Amino acid sequence: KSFEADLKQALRNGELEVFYQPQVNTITREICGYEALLRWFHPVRGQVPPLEFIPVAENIGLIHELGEWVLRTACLEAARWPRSLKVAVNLSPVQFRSRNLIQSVVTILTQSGLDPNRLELEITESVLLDKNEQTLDTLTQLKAIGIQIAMDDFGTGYSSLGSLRSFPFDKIKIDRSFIRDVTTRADAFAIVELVTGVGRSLGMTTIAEGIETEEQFACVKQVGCEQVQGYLLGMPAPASRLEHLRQVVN
Ligand code: G
Ligand code: G
Ligand code: MN
Ligand code: NA
Repeated sequence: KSFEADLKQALRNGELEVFYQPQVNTITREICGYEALLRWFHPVRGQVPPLEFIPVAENIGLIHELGEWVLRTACLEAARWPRSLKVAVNLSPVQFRSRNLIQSVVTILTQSGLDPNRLELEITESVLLDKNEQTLDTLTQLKAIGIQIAMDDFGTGYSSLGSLRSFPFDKIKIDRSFIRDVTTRADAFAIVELVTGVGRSLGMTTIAEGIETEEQFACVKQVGCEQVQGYLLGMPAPASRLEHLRQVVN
């Protein structure tokens, strides 16, 4: 069977799962929330990376169904977590542009009972390339519901620093390509330091992605980055296996 045909069956075959990776306060090392990450375990293909199947899902229009399922699952699971913990969900640009986005988000929030201010939606810089008025309108509507907005993979796309003041972001996620080099390259360090400073000045939370070593952790902490995410702090795992929540969830 073709890749597309398998992907179309994945949801109803129970092959999809939502994993969660902790986001940690740099100073206290306490967990602030989790990013939801979609996983596909195919019986023959094995684990298929999102980077391989998300673009296909976008091309064949399946991303709406998958994205709604991830959002619903994440909201339902997070509703059982301790109050203050947030859940961050990635939104494909295709989902972001959908006419039904707002209605679908509102419905899922209502059905799950999750407090909207515990939900964070991650969008990538590519959505900012579209017609700005519509983008701003969608972001404004999401903000009005009480949802937080994070700019994912910041620094890798085409958006300028100016986009940070044109759009109502609550959080900047500094791309892991900068973190990879932050301890060894002055240019990467300078960018992390700059983005952290701009974020602070604009009242946005900054989070460094892809933290794998204590040295990287110390480096981003030193420049004042508020949160960290990466293998050092925790691997993505199913909700049932999240250390911090074990007593609460089970
Ligand atoms: O989990 P992993 O590092 O393999 O994810 C690779 C990419 O897939 C990341 O860019 C991540 O944002 C994206 N991704 C993971 N889960 C989802 C999801 O539920 N929806 C969308 N649109 N992208 C996702
Ligand atoms: O683009 P986005 O930030 O949504 O993607 C998150 C992706 O990064 C996930 O696929 C996750 O598995 C991956 N990831 C999370 N922590 C680390 C890390 O410490 N190192 C690397 N290389 N990847 C990570
Ligand atoms: Mn993300
Ligand atoms: Na990212």
